[in-house]
Amino acid sequence: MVSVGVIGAGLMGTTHARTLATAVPGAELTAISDTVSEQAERLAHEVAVDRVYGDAPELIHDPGVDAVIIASTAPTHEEFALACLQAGKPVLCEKPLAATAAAARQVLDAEAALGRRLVQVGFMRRFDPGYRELKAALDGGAIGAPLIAYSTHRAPTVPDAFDSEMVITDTVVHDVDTIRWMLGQEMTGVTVLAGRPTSQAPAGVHDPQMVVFECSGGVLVHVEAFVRAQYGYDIRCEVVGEAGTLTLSPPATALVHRDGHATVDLPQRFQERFADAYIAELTAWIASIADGTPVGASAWDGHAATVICEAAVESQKTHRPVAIDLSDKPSLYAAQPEELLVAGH
Ligand code: ISE
Repeated sequence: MVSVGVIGAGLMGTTHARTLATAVPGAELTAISDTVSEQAERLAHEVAVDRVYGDAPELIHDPGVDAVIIASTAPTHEEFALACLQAGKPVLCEKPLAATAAAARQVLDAEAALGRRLVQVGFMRRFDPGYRELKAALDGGAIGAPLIAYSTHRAPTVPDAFDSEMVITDTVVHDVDTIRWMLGQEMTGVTVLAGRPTSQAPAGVHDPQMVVFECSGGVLVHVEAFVRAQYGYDIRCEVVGEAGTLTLSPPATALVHRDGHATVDLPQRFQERFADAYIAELTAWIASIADGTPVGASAWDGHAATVICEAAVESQKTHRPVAIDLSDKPSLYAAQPEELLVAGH
């Protein structure tokens, strides 16, 4: 049994704690921390955990905690991930790995200096059955060499505080990781375009945004991020190759024919759309701790996503294409399994 402590009792901490408590073999949820004590107590009560901390480092250093999930706010990730590395404990850190590229580099360098991988970053789409099938088909040569990819990321609503920068750092960051993983190519350049904003956006906020990435293998990637799309949580992906195209199928739902209409329910929240992915992510993470083989997005991937998003924010502000340099990869991350798989492209 791997005994897990969860830092942060907000939205993602609650999602992970519920999943761990009910759906992940080999895991035992033993501790929760949050700086807001009522929040920590509420979640601990719900999932029947009796070790509750106000201070995350205390949870990390609890000898009864084998592994840690960081689901607190982004600015805390660097400190807590470094503490987990210091304590030698495996850690699943929610995205982003850290709030800035410089902070993510600190975590990456600390893990590289340790010489073994303890960090997984919470990019759950890598565990979504649809994305996995799409990647397997691509890797199997189903459409030949990929040329262009489209990634659409729409959410119904966000709080007013969700600004233009967050559309990149909180939303597009997922598309960045998914595309790097799926194509096995690095991103080398980015251009962000913001056109007419929706009337739902606060004054001055760019929503939707169109982002174009160039990849090391020449693939062009078009990402649409629209976080006030109102009608539902709508995630799409298409890869165009030399010999065909691959399209992400949405999770199977029933089509209801009634009163002259054929309708299908759309998910309204990302927790619903990616529920299977979250279970698979935690299940694979726990299994990897038991057998010592890290899976999922690494600290390198987390760092890369942060660097890429910073370049995109620069492009958003300067209205110019921005080059991305990710040439300084520590040797610890030289042969990630995904890259070996797509070496043929
Ligand atoms: C949100 O910020 C997330 O992190 C979710 O995982 C993602 O699916 C959602 O679309 C984002 O806006």
